[in-house]
Amino acid sequence: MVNTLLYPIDSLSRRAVSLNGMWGFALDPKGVGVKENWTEKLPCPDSIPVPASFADFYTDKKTREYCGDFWYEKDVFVPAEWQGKTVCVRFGCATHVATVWVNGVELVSHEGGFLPFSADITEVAVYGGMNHIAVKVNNELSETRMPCGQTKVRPDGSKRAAPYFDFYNYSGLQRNVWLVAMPKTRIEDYELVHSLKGPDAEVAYTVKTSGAASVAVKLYDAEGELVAESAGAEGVLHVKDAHLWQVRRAYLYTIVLRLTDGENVLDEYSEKVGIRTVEVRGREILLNGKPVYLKGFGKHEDADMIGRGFSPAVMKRDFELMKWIGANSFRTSHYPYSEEMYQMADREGFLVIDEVQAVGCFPSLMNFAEASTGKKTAFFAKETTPQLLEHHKRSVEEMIRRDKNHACVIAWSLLNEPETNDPAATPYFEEVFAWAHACDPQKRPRTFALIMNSKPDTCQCHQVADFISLNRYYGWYVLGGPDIEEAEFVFRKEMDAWMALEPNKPFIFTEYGADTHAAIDKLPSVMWSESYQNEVLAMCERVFDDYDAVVGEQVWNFADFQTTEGIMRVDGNKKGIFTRQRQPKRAAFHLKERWDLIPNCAE
Ligand code: BDP
Repeated sequence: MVNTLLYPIDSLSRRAVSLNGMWGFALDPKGVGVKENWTEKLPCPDSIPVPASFADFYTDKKTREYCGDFWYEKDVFVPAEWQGKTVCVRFGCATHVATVWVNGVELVSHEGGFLPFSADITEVAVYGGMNHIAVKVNNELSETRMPCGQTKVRPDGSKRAAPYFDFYNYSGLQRNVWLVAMPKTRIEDYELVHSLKGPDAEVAYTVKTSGAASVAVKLYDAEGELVAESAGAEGVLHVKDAHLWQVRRAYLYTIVLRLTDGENVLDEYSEKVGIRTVEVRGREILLNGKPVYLKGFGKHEDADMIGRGFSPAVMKRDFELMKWIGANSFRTSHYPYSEEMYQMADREGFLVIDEVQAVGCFPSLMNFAEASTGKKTAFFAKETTPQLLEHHKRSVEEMIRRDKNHACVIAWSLLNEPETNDPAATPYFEEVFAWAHACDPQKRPRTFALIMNSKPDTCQCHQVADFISLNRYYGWYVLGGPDIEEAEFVFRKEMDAWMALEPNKPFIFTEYGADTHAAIDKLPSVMWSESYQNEVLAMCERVFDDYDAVVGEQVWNFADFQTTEGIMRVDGNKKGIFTRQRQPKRAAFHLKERWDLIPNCAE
């Protein structure tokens, strides 16, 4: 299996051909596909776009809500001149589990619906001819894989996804698919660790190769001037008067890695990289040694029609809105996002808290509502916990391997709203947090988002986090509407307890907010109205501003998004500052006014 998670590029030695477009598609409710040779040809395939979630294209409920196996297929031409190279089909993701066959041969399976993997077709490809790709995907939920949930079977045998999380279980080939050719002796991976020496920077690098060859590394500035170079698989690039990657003032160099054998260039890989350091010190998060204040959002990959499918257009609009509103950061709630999002964040100077898909670690179909009830389920003390832990660690490793060189990634979020009030959670957390540290060459800060009932007197896991991330819904799930004053009082009490319990760590709010139906308003306000959303934000901001340890606010959510149906959700979660169509609610103007005045970084 090809292990490289490097983003596909064209270079002297590499080719990347997009396989996006229309693919054959078929549901397989009885799970007969493999037995009936769908690997060779799908019976009566529909035609569907990739990348996209399949759900929202269809007009019938059965297809939209489909849970089980489903298949994609495509015929692709592999050029004759690629003979002798390693040739792969590279999937940006397949949600949640997939197996790939090419020309009828089973090549690879992958679990975890938000990270890339490749099928190595070198040995089975027809060079100078057409090749048949078949992918079986499965979108069932369980407690041994993340995100967690259940799969319910109805009396008629059909299945239904029952997520323990508050977003629609969109699935399919939701990201870019590439046909990739690489040399057999190649660059498999590389990693960078930055340090600042006065005005200069040192970039320590390690290059992993698949065969023996000489390694040369060059660093070019934004004008294309060579500024540093080194040779060998490990070394240091000395950058004089380095242009640092700063919040919302990004500077990107280009790193060029070359493998040579005497005069011959065997492989070349290049990428844009930013030079910056990040660390937690006392109550501060420091970027390049200076304290930063995070302003921004918990987001989702979610839009009309395409569901969780990657769209460069939606991405562009989202970044323009985030720039307009004065944001400087986001969390990839609740799964690693498309690679292109991190490339854009690198370019635009946004700080990213990169979250793995460890969500739903609290068996509840409405955890957002039950979180304040004190419910206990001992989620990490189940017979299946070892399996879940293994999957969790594998996903953390893949996420870090994929994203480690992005300047924008300043922290890892290793779980969202897990149950933390049972003693069995502690060793589980310790293992995941230690694992993330071991995987990350830059040893970035690690955190997890604490659910409402992970309180100073109940949470058994906060000590593992390098900074504390709180999801708090005072004024919404707790003491909403006419009780908002009391909400503020209780909120402050909780904060006082945290300050005493964790006197030496920064705090960030990774969620706060209120469901708001765009264009509903009332004087005086009521819950769900645009005025009330502003009142909740203002109340929370008063609290944030009174605690120096609070170094960030990421409101929930950037935009309204789709969820499972139910009595708690009006066609989705409406806590967006923007509508799902990316137009502002009144709260957007409120936040812009506030955030424009908060500096991104201490001078
Ligand atoms: C938290 C979750 C998030 C939900 C949000 C909410 O982390 O996924 O969408 O609250 O209830 O429970 O709106």
